[in-house]
Amino acid sequence: MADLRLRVVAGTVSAGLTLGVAELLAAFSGAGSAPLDALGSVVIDHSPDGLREWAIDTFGTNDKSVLYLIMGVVALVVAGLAGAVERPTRAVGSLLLTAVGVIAASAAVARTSIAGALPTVVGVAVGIYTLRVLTHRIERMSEAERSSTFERRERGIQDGESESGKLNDEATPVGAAPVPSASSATAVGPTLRGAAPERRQVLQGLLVAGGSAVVTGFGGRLLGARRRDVSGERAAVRLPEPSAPAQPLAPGVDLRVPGLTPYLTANDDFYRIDTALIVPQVSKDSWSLRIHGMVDRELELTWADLANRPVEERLVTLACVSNPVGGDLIGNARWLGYRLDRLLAEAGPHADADMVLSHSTDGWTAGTPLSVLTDGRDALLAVGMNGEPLPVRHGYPARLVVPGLYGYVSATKWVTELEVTRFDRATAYWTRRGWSALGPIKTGTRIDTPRVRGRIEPGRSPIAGVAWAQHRGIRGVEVQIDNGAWQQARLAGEQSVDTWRQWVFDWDATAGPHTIRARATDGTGEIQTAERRDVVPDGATGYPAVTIQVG
Ligand SMILES: Nc1nc2c(c(=O)[nH]1)N[C@H]1C(S)=C(S)[C@@H](COP(=O)(O)O)O[C@H]1N2
Ligand SMILES: [Mo]
Repeated sequence: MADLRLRVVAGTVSAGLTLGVAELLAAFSGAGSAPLDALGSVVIDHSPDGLREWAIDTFGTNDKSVLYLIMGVVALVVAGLAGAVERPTRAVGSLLLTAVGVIAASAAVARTSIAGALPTVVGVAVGIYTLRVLTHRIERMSEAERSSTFERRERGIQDGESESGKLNDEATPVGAAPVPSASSATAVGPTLRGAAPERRQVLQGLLVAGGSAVVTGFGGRLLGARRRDVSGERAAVRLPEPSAPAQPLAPGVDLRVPGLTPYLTANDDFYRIDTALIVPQVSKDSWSLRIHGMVDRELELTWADLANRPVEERLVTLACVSNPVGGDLIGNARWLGYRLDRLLAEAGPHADADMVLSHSTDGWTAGTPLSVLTDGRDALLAVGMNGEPLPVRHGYPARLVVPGLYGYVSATKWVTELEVTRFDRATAYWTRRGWSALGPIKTGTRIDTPRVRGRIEPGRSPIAGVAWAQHRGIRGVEVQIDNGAWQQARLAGEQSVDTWRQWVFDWDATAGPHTIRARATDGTGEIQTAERRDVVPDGATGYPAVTIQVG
């Protein structure tokens, strides 16, 4: 029984060392070649839609963490099993490790190149060697203990005792005072020193292998993250000069009311929404954008290829479909980029295509109507944000920015592919998960000041906020105090129909509790709907309200 537990532990630490060594090598051979990452993508690609949907419904955006957790548990079970069945003369466990290794290595090769197999191959070799050594030691220990007359008393491990607890106890004391061995049935067990030499060899082997697995595994992950980090490269990027004059800020776009969100959102204050567990690190030197699918001429543009093309700077307000009424998942920035209508025209989309499925390096996708990308609006392949290269979190080296559409159907960060296709042939990431296929931004407004449940003094006090209806523009904003009449707010200057617009209402606040509401009218003359709806499936609606106490 005790032997079995030691064998299971031996299998686990050997497999752990396999993964650790592979992680360490993958730090040098590149992202995607670590066996767990490679296997993860196989699982994602091959799990049936129903299962995937269930996972998303149940775990939401944590679906990737759960996948890794499940893979970790399966790996532990397989590893334990491999250890349990391995014998000096019967290398069944080693075969099992090899089989899993072959799958992982093939997956890594499919995702990267033939060299992507190296981390797994070397890792499995080290793991098998470790398992063989540990199995021999356990065998020797068993034989020694079998031949001993005091077998039961000498055995350090009592039935029903936790193996891992024992290992932890034994990990402490190199040089500590020896605990008397097998002193009583309740004792935690012998130290390394107190054990018979054969058992000591086994325990030492397990400790060394386990320790090495932890060091190589975590060390490899950290080293990989550091080696792949592109923030240094990004800092050295020189952005091209806009070929058309940059949009100067229209007069009066920023009312500068205290408490009101600035017209332009600084990069560090810009909301971030994505499914990435680890922010993708994509070097501009290995980056390219492939335009393919239903096109006359497939196109692949490198960073250098972009340099010959005209580049524009445009202000666009991005918004997330998950933004609740009153929420702050919205921001306005100056984007530098290449017109998507031009890039698509170079490839020549087929007449019957109606969707562009954009893909990111991390496998995320957005489905954008082709008509929106080619109707003349400033849809960009953006490389700059507020005068800087795109921040890594916001899609460095390149992302999409499309005025008028929520981010989930348009704003692909770390974008590497534009697949021209049809809505009846392709389904994008969030649409698969129950969100609408089309995501035009709904007219909305937000009250920034006074703050919710704030307290102000009676007298003149500005009520101010932002309103948006990207690509339709904002024609008016009205404010309602308690259940009074709707009154016109004063609008800030208009930059373009693609950005939000500030507004202010000069209120003469009277003492007492008050509820303030606001509503916007878009450029077509339509007032935003009062109907309260949640963010799923295509964006929240309803008037924002702020309750405050005056005096
Ligand atoms: N690669 C990738 N791009 C993505 C997403 C993502 O999960 N992965 N999320 C989208 C969503 S839902 C939004 S709202 C915007 C947010 O962009 P930001 O993080 O730069 O504000 O990015 C879009 N682009
Ligand atoms: Mo979003």
